[in-house]
Amino acid sequence: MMAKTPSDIGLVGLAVMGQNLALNIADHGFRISVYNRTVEKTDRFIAENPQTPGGLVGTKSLADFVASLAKPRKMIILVPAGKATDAVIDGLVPLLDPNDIIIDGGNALWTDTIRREKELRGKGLRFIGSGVSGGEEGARFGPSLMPGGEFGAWQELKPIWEAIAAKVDDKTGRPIPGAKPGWPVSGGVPCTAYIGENGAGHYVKMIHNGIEYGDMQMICEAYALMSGLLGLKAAEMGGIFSEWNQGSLDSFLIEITADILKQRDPNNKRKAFVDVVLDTAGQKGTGKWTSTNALDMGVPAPTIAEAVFARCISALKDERVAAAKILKGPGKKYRGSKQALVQAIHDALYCSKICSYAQGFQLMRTAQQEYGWKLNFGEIAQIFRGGCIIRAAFLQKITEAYARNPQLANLLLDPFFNRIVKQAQENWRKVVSLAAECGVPAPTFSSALSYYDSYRSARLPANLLQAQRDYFGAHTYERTDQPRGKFFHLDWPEPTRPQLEA
Ligand code: NBP
Repeated sequence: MMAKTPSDIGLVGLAVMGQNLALNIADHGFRISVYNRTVEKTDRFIAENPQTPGGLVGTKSLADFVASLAKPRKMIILVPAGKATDAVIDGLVPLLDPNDIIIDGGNALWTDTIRREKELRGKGLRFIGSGVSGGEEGARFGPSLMPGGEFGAWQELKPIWEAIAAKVDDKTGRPIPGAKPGWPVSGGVPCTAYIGENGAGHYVKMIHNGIEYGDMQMICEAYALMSGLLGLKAAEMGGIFSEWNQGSLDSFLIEITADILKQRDPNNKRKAFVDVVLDTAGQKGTGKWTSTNALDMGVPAPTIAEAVFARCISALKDERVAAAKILKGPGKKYRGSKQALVQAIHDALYCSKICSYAQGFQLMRTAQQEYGWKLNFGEIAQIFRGGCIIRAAFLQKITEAYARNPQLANLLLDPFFNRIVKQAQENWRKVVSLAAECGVPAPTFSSALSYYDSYRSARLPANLLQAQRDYFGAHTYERTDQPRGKFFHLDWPEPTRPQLEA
């Protein structure tokens, strides 16, 4: 039966994210129509949630769904990125009127969002690509939302997006707790804001995910170093992460790491849960997209890329088990103070994290030139402060850094972050050296340190590299004693060894 009162908004795709976001929207007093390809899922969802402040309206066909919405219609799509999203859009378009708004909340590739926005604009429709972060819990009780697209469409979506987003205290940057975790909340700054045109929102969401890959891998390296160099047990490390969560590393990922390390195996209470989990990690692709985009644009983001590669090498489980019997490392053991090393690992993690975020923000800086967006980096850091997986007290410092200087070229150049790295780098170097000496892999810690040392080098060995390119390929070179942009070529001697010509 058709609903008499038109719904404020609609949602297609009632899997984990769709159901939770729909309930969040309805809990905030908005009437929402829902549609799912498999109709039984819609029926079940409506039956399980009979009472919501705004009201849930189940629909059995796309035509009924569209007809149930107030005009101009607002429709959220939450299905897998790619073909499924295109299929839903193709199904909706013939049923819509000019100015209706489609909102893709999936993890779309930003170039797809640029394409879709252009195609739909050509048909008189409006399109928003909105990053949605925070997983199931975030969607239900307050996600971080990163919308990009037509500005007028955003203004119509804004009251709903601001109502359902996570909220943080503007001064401290900390999430404001509600009656249930994150909801309902009064006051505070919503973790959403207009990001920019067409694919800007999905681009920023992708960078968020790339940073998340980095954060997770760095925490894993801190764990591996405490275990490998100090022989600490999971529960003790859990206590250390809890302590770290009270200080500058205060974040969702540190908090859950502490919980995970303290968790016992339900099948054998004498064992730590983490010790029975297989050491191979999967990936869904957004870290890879971030790294590929860094390579495409020529932006150095080695720490994020190392985090992706760390998952790739973890997946080679059988090969690693076989190689472990053949390839030998150093026999060296750490014999110094435990307390000092734990502090050093903390500092290495903090410094590496600063470099990883510096890389993510440099990527966004270059992308805005590439795609003609005007990104507000302080606001983006603010959106990341609550609701999403990388939420952390640290992000407040990034917001403050961009408030001090909106044109900041690199986070490392901000006085606050500069001071942190200056104070902590001795410990960071000590940890990276110890990892190498004792044979504990620490790819993101060491790549972040190389990034820092490269970025602060007025002269890198690329002079030799340019000379090599000029030698074998006549690629030319610039001279230090001539203006930039003037290119030279040296008449190199003929290669004497045949393989040089290969
Ligand atoms: P899934 O990505 O697993 O999608 C399942 C939903 O898509 C179901 O409702 C399914 O309908 C529908 N669907 C599919 Br599959 N193909 C379809 C098609 N061709 N036409 C119409 N509907 C189709 O759900 P999810 O995990 O809730 O994620 C939704 C989106 O949110 C994804 O883009 C995801 O990347 C993104 N995201 C997920 C998370 C998370 O933590 N899970 C976090 C942030 C963003 P059916 O019931 O008929 O099969």
